[in-house]
Amino acid sequence: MRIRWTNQLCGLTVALTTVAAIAAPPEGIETTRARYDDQVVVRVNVETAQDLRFMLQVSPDPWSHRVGIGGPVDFRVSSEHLADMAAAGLEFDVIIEDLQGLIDAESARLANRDDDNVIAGTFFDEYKTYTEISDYIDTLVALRPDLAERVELGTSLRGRAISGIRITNGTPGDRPAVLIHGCQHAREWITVMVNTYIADAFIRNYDTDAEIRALLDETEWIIVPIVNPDGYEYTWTDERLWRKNRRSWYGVDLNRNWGYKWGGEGSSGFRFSETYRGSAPFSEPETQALRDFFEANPHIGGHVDIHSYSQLILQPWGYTAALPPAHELIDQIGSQMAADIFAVHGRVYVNGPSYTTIYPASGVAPDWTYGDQGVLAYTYELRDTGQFGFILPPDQIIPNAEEVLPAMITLGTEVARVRDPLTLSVSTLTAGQPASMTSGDAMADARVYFVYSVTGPGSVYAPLLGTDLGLANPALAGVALSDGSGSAVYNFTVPGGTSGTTVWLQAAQYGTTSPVEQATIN
Ligand code: 0X9
Ligand code: ZN
Repeated sequence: MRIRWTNQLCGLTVALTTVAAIAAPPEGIETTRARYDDQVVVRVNVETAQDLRFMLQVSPDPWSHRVGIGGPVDFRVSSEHLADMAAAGLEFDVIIEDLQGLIDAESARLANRDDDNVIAGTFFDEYKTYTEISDYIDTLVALRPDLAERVELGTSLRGRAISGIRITNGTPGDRPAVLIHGCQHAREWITVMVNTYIADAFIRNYDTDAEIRALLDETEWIIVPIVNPDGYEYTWTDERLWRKNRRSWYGVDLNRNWGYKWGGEGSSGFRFSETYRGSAPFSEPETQALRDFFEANPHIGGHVDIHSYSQLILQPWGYTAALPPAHELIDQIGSQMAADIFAVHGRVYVNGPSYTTIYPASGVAPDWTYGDQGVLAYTYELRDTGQFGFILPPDQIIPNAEEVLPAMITLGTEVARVRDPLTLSVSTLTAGQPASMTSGDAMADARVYFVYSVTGPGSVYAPLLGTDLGLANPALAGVALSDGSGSAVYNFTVPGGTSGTTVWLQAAQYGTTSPVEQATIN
């Protein structure tokens, strides 16, 4: 058995005494709010199914990081269970020893905000309420009405608007679009600020930043900082660690309520569970609003569902360990985004498929947008890796947003490229002789598929590529890797004895194809 304590505490007795000592609510803090006095956050090395079962019994609330067997998992637990956990042979660290202390410090800070500070600082020096975010959307639109407009996606269960901002240098609907949103989970405050910051950066820097200008000339963005307004408000007024929406007394985990493989592994049918999936797929007005928006805007080709915490870039699928058809491309863009993030402040974000990188979860947003809508979809888990968890200090808002911004630009650029048709040129085809097919405008350093048909043009859906090929009875000629500028060359030898045969040829990459070329073999 191994027990390690953070904060220089060296034994169980010391830790329990310290936790008990902070039990009385400090002066000036409203006592009607939910309190977590006897609770700590532990990172447990879950080695067996039995370990996991034990922890799920003693913890009302697994936090982020990783849930599963064979890795560290964070749980919020009452400190009275620490001794039992140690007795059960679990290895763990207490990563947040004074949870209520963190929350108290945050509430005191927010209660003392004065307008001078808000005006002197920037909007992103402190967390903002639902109303402040909503007003800020109007501020941004007013700055650049030529680039931005307010969008209303729908109304929450308790009647609050689910609002966003659409930003593009063009007519909405004309260009490939990326939709990003935060706060499906109410307590993940950093996601609200990072989404809003991205909108702010796009609008304020359009004139001066060549990269942002090129991006907004080429793509459209829909940014929805708060998908779960009722839950978000509730975390400000009543229960800081509330996660779900505000259906009745229990709430539904919106990120288990989406209609792709709804009800599967990693979701719960019990109302009291933090991962309660709701009574049916899309039973909640918040997920319905987003579903309807995606369906009404088929030009959306990219999606990021932003959460916290753990510093991860998660790819489909969440419901199964199997890899999706476009895994290679999704993984490649994911590592590029992780590299972009690392380059800003040196923070490591791990990129990988959701199921194996964090934990199985069914009915999650990107599974539906990718699986049902063919959109390149990711989940981000923002800062940190557990030091503060959901109670992230506000001085991390700007650095967190700064590091995410270039990753978003990468995603937008790749979505635009994936949606652009490839080019294809074919060399002279002579039976028994070497020949080549060259494609341009492909995604950089990625596989390009060269397909042919001897039957003629047609239309066949290729699931691997997430798109329709323009060929009847297509066959794969071969695969070539594109270079850094997106050009791929496939060299081959034309089979002997084929003189006089007519073939139809096409290049394809995930989500896009070239025009069909016709050639007759000499
Ligand atoms: O559980 C979630 O919904 C997300 N983590 S969080 O701690 N923010 O709640 C992760 C969802 C990622 N997708 C899958 N694991 N399938
Ligand atoms: Zn979340």
